[in-house]
Amino acid sequence: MNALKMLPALTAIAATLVLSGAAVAQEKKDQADVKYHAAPSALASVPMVESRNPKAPPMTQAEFDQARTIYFQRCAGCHGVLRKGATGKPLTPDITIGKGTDYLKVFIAYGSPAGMPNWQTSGEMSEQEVDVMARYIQHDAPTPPEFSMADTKATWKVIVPPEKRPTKKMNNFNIKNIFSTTLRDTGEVALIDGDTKKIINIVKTGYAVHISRTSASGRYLYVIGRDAKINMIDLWMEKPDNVAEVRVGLEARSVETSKFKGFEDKLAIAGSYWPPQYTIMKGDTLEPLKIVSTRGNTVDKQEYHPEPRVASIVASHFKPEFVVNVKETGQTLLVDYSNIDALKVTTIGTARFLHDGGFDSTKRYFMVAANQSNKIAAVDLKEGKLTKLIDVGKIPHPGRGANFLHPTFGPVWSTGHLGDETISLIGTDPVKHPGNAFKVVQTLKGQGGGSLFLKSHPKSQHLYVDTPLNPEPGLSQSVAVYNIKALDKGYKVLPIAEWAGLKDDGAKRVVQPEFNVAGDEVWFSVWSAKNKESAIVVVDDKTLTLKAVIKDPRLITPTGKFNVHNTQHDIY
Ligand code: DHE
Repeated sequence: MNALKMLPALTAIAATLVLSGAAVAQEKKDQADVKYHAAPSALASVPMVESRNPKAPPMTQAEFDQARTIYFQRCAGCHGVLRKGATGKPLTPDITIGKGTDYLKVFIAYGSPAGMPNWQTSGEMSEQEVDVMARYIQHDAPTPPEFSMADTKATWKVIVPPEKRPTKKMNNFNIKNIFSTTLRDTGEVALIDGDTKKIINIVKTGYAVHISRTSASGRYLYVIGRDAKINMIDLWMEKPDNVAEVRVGLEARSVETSKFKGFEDKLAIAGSYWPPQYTIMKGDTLEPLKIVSTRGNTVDKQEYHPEPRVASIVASHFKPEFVVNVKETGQTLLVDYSNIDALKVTTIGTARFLHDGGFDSTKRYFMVAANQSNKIAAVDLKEGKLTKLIDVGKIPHPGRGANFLHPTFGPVWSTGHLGDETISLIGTDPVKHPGNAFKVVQTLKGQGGGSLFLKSHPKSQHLYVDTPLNPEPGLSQSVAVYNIKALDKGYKVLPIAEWAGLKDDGAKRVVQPEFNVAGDEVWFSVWSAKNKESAIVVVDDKTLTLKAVIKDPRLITPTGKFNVHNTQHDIY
């Protein structure tokens, strides 16, 4: 049947997708989340094993290649590399062939109230692109290759061996106050001196670099790119720079180093999205030592998942353990690194779609967001068990979260949300405040949904909450700040992007508050497009006034900032 004959049926499908005003607003918020997950994957250019399904509509090789690129740029983040479903629905031929090309085209073009973006009507895909995508998803999913120890070793480079490195600090920088700043679209980090606000060095790293972590001693920085390349930077060098690098897969987001007493700077670990695995390395050279797959069964239905990605990783301060959060299976692994030849792993079932998280103020509990489950899991790292699953708002996204002393409820850890405007405050002191422990003790109303990160500091009176993915420019370009002694009074808005005084128009998203070592300044990135001016805005925490604007033509797409001391000691 041709599309014209099917028109009435297709119009009916499209009509069910037409939304009321309130639903449109909600859909805008949901799509902010989907587009956040739909960032280009490093797998787009990787050669893969391809096969064609004879029952699916024909495609030329050029069309197939075009669709594959689009899939890894837009769709894999939600539907998974193998299309077996992640936060989005499964799109395997057993499901898609039955639906047919015309039906699939309508879905891709118009989106759905369940969160699928309206790729064609929003102008992000052309009719021709929608057509190739509808045919592509009826063929078998191309499979990217695995990444073995031999592959990992082939990428491993020690640029300056440990014996050739300085034996003492060779520079006059206040290392504790350096900010490792992600330059997302250039594959670099800017090391910025927090005292002088000057760039010390721009260091080449992996593609679309994601996070930086500090070693237990504070000497080394480990930076991971989305292409799973880790760079190790020695902060003792006259001009801090790379001393080692390795790739641990084809796509990754997390890196961490051993912090337990006696293991300082000894090991590093990185988690990969593809292949789904984690790799343990020597801390001073990044020599790969052990690779462990995370493929396994989901916590709820106990179904096998072929590509459960490794999300956040932290190092326990209570035991020689890494805390590895596996997204799609909802398992938190406590990986005992005291003897990696006989690796002991405690598997704690938490909740599906684990993403980011941070410690409570005592560092005993790891609070991790199960984002599409709308829950925070509190994992007790002393006892090695799940303490509580806590229901919070829609799509929690804490970054590392923010700890502070609540005037009524005692110590709390907090998270903002991508899907609604609330901030959930969770009690974390089971000893002195047992009635409040691991419960949402207060819900604050923030500026709006689309929040990614919030931050406080033990010396600060304030809680800062960003909203970079809110569709309203007024909200994505400013932050809300609460006085933690008067939370009921609401928030003050700081017009961070306006303070940056950028010469170009554009998104200017204000993202990720980060404190300096003294806890008296808070830094924000004003994240513009690659070809537009960006900046870092520094706010005086006491007065909530502008203290400095850092601008430099080399500061292209700054996003995450990691203060060496605060990251080393997990202070947030
Ligand atoms: Fe992140 C942390 C994954 C998009 C900036 N991000 C994390 C972590 C994970 C993750 C698993 C936790 C690491 C850890 O603690 O070990 N991020 C992902 C994605 O899968 C996602 C949704 C889509 C993608 O394709 O990458 C994604 N992230 C983004 C962005 O678009 C952001 C805003 C800008 C950028 O630089 O890419 C972004 N993510 C960050 C930052 C952190 C982070 C700044 C660390 C925050 C912190 O304070 O610790």
